Amino acid sequence: MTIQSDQAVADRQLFIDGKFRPSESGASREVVNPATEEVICRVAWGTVADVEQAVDAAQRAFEGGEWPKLTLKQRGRLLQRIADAIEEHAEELALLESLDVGKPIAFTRGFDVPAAADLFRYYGGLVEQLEGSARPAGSRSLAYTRREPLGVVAAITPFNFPLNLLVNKLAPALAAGNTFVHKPAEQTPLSTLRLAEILSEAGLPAGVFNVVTGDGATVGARLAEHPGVHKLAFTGSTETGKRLIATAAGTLKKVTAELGGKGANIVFADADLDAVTQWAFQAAFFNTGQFCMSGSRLLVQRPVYQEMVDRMAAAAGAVTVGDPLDPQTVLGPLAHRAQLDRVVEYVAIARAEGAVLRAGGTAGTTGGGDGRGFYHLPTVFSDVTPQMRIAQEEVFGPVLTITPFDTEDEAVTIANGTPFGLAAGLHTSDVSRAHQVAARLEAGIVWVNAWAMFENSTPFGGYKQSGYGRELGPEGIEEYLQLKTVVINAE
Ligand code: TXE
Repeated sequence: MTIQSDQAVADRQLFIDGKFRPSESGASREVVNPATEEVICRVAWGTVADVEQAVDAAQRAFEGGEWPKLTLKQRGRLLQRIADAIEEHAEELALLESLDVGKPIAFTRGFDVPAAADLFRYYGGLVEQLEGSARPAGSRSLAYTRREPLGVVAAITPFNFPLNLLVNKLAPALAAGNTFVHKPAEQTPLSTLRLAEILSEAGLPAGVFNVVTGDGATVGARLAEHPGVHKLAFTGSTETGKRLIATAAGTLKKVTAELGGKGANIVFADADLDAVTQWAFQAAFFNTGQFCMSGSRLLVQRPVYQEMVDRMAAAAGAVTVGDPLDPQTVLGPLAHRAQLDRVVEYVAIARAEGAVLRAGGTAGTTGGGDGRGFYHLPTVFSDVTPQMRIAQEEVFGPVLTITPFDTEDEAVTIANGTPFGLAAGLHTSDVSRAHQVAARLEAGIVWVNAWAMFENSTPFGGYKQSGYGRELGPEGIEEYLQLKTVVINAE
């Protein structure tokens, strides 16, 4: 049954110090539904003055009031309550995320929202383990370590997973005892602003979580340079990441940066091709390819190359893009118009470079049933050589390239032959080869006979120009802590 989205979404304001309020300039912007191109609502558009107020509120909440007085046990319980509250509002959050981003409702219900709740539960459980340790010291003295929060954390996130890419930062940051200011992507602020209310109702004290919606170049850049912000957690493009890291260096704030990717998915001739076809489809087209860890390059050993080209073309050709609110839909539109324009441009580049179009392509593919919406067919190119732009640059859309290889060495060289290093995969029935190739791939996460399998406990992050720092797992919370050593002279 298709869900009707006829309930109006209220206009939204900034969330600062526990309250919604307009921006200092009074400005607001439209939020557009990418499936229909209709305006969902308007959202207040923040300024540098709003950033100052949000950072002040976060600083006050860090230094005084209720938040720093919570014991580890109380903080852990609060995170568990937040997980419960997200689950109680799961359907509403899933619908908002689908409306705003164009994600299929089956996925926002089945993945985005449950994963967000689950991560609060995971880090809520880790809070009580934030212990320091005693260290050997002189015979009459005592030394021990304390793991302390950093202070005010700022997060800047992109449009593809608004809820999850926020929660991957927020849950460990709160678990560690920090306070937080968030700037969501311009195009997709709705789940963040609803989450602010949910956190507040669950008992998070005022000022601990603040949201300033607005432009990257003003609101985002001010957060990166602000001396009152002690840590910047960024997910986005490599280009913007480099700029932000340079800005953040002015105050030596800590930075984690999860940037672009161009994941290689290697298929050896001894792999189970039925399973590979399913994983490779997910790897390339999950979230309409707007996934930093997508497997957008399929590298196939020559004996099974033609068969995999045929299989991937058939799999892509069999999928219909459709209304994100229809529970049967697996492929929705791109999240906004510029993203669709980018995909169309890369498809033209690939054709001009001599790649062979096997499925999809741009002609007649944009627009939903009534010609509206930022849709693009899942697209497969074969005969792609490693140096083509389509094999080197991140498209961030439903475009898969297929490249043949002969030897294991050649596969590893091609896989490692881009500036990125976020995710990689390999498919084989040879266990020794699986371990050996996994060790040689330059990527922060490698899947064997799978793609995009995540647990709360499995950290991910970049090698090379895909950034640094890790999200998820116990490593994820370390990014929001600093270590103090206390030495007591008992002479
Ligand atoms: O990214 P940006 P955009 C890639 C993907 C996509 C392209 C452009 O290929 O097509 O980048 O996307 C904020 N100071 N990825 O423009 O610019 C911005 O407001 C401070 C891959 O959306 O990186 C938003 O909140 N902040 C990537 C966030 O940065 C600034 C995910 C991301 O925007 C800023 C996203 C500035 N000067 C895009 N400029 C992945 N691999 O996950 C922008 N921002």
